[in-house]
Amino acid sequence: MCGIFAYLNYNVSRERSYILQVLFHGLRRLEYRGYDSAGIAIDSSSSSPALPAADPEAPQSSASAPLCLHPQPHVFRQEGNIESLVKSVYQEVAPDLDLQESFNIHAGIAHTRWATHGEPAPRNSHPQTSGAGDEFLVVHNGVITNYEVLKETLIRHGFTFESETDTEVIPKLAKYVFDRTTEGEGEVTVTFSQVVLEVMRHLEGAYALIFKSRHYPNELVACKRGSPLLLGVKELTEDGKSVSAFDAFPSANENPKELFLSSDANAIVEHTRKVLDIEDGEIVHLKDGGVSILKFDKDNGELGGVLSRPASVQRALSVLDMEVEQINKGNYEHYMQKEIHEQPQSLKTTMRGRLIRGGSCKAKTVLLGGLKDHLKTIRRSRRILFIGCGTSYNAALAARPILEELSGIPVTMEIASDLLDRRGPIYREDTAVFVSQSGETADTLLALEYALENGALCVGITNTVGSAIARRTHCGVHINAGCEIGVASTKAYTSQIVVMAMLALAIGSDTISSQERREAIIDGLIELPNKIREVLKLDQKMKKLAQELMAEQSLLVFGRGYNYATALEGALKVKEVALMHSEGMLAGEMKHGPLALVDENLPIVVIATRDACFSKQQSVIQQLHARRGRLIVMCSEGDATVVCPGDNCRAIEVPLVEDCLQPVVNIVPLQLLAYHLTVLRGFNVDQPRNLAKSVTTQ
Ligand code: UD2
Ligand code: GLU
Ligand code: MG
Repeated sequence: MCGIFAYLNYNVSRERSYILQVLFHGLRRLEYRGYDSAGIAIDSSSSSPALPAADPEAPQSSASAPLCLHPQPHVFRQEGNIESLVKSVYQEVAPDLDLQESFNIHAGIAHTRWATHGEPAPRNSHPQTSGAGDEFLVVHNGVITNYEVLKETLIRHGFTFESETDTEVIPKLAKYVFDRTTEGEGEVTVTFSQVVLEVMRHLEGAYALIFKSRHYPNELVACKRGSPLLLGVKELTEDGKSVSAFDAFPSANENPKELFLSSDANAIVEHTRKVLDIEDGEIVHLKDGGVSILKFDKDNGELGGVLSRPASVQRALSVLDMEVEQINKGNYEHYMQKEIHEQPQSLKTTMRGRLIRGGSCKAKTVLLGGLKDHLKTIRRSRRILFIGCGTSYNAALAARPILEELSGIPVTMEIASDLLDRRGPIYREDTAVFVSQSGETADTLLALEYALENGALCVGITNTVGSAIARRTHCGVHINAGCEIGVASTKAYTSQIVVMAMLALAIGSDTISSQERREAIIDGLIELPNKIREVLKLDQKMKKLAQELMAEQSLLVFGRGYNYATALEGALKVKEVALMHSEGMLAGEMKHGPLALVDENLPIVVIATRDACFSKQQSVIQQLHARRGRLIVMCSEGDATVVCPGDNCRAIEVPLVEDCLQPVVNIVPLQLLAYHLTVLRGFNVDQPRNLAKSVTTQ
């Protein structure tokens, strides 16, 4: 995954420095999506003379007609994060760039990369180019799966490749298509969107693309299949102020406006709330102040033939439901820290409108709007499968016991990639629940396609409205946790558990015998945000613990029952952000191997809050203590002296909640521990090494 961004100002004068700022800032907003290299393309001086297209290095076999070209744009590409790109542009290049030069119309594109093909290096960074002269430039999010054949073909036509990316075939293909259609014409007879349409016809895989070309100055074309992309529209008055009341889709007129393209609403919301979610197969053409959309239908298109005339599509803009504050760090140092502390609020939002307290004689119930018409089918299923990866898998694991209890249906757990590797059996009588924060996770998405083929009822649990999983599932629940920017998921995890607990309540709601239990859980849910507020007060205590542990090599976390998931997720947090080896283990397995690791040095967290497994966990603590284990015990308030057997033990007391909701409380101190460990060890909290926010490639 990566971030792509574009900014087009139309009939409003913008200095080059302003344009650069908007592009860089857009990239900063998208940096969480990938951050190993970055690049931008902007126009060079508008007074530079127009040059003939023919350049000595251009492939001879596709020789261009001597068309007049807009001056060659400036392309900056840099390895490292956005700031290293910004620095290099301002320090090395800016002296030769007139930053005050104004453009009444200008189209700039930008990219922050998360490499899939080719190491992070300037030559592999985007924008990728059609070759010397930069006739076509492309920024790409995703993977082109058939790039090797395309590359071979293009090489046969005289193109030479400079990068190891899959992306490079795209601008070269665009040039090839353009040259072929304009050959001998002496003028441009094909529109920019037609060129892109023809390119799209040959691409396989997942992508969101933005094209910029010297042949089509001040125009941009974007298209997508599988990866997210939005258009933002800001209409301006003559004096450059923003017009708030407009609903119409921008048509080609002289009204001043600014147009944005972005992988995420994040980078758009500070400019405008009027957006269009670009759909798979759509080609969006920004030209002359207007936006036109073509629909590409691969099945109906003729391969390699004449450029077809696809249907143009009419779409309405929608209004972004996102606050600018959501994407700022506020008083916090890091997004992860902010998101941990936001959990009382995010859980409230997740539950909003979904817990029905009932009148004096009416029972308390749960209402999940997206599932109410499917509950009967789910109740009739022979098995419920939870399918996810990483943190989302852990969240499902935390909810599994309560779902089994309240539904009476066997619940099995599947890691998406493993299900696919095994081609494990899935039947029509199954309900398959797909859990993913982004709704884009590649493995989970493939497992979803597999379950759909096998006829299972497919339910989604995601944080992203309009995401691939939300769209492809038969029904589902949005967790409404708000946008999460820290790569290590925190607030989405707790919201996922709460949604799956509500799912269990909804499925079990026709069983009279469990009504009391369900009402107790609903009461527990209502109280949960306050309990999280309390547990967050452990912040300084966890910082102290982090100071003690920061130089350790390894950390074990033992849990069982409801909190087996807490052990896995706590260890995952420490591993992924603090870059410290950490393992979550099922306490019941301790004697079957892990006990051999125990000595007086290795720190071990044992989760022993009050529930049906409490006495078993007490016995685990005794056995670890007998081997002089260095213990950190998480226990319920007031239990410190009960659980700690002696000196080499420290207790973390947390508020007691309904047993099945305890994992939501218990993960918080471990999130704080991972956060502080990371800061103390000097690593980047929000952008851990080698990881990106959502894993959209296998
Ligand atoms: C919906 C509205 C919410 C508010 C509320 C009022 C949306 C996105 N939500 O929330 O804004 O108006 O009604 O009652 O408009 N879905 C899937 N797969 C998934 C997730 C969701 O198919 O992975 C479907 C789900 O079955 C439903 C729709 O998407 O048809 C919206 O789901 P939701 O959880 O946002 O629904 P709800 O009723 O809480
Ligand atoms: N596959 C492309 C590359 O490796 C794009 C990766 C991305 O989405 O950042 O350059
Ligand atoms: Mg994740």
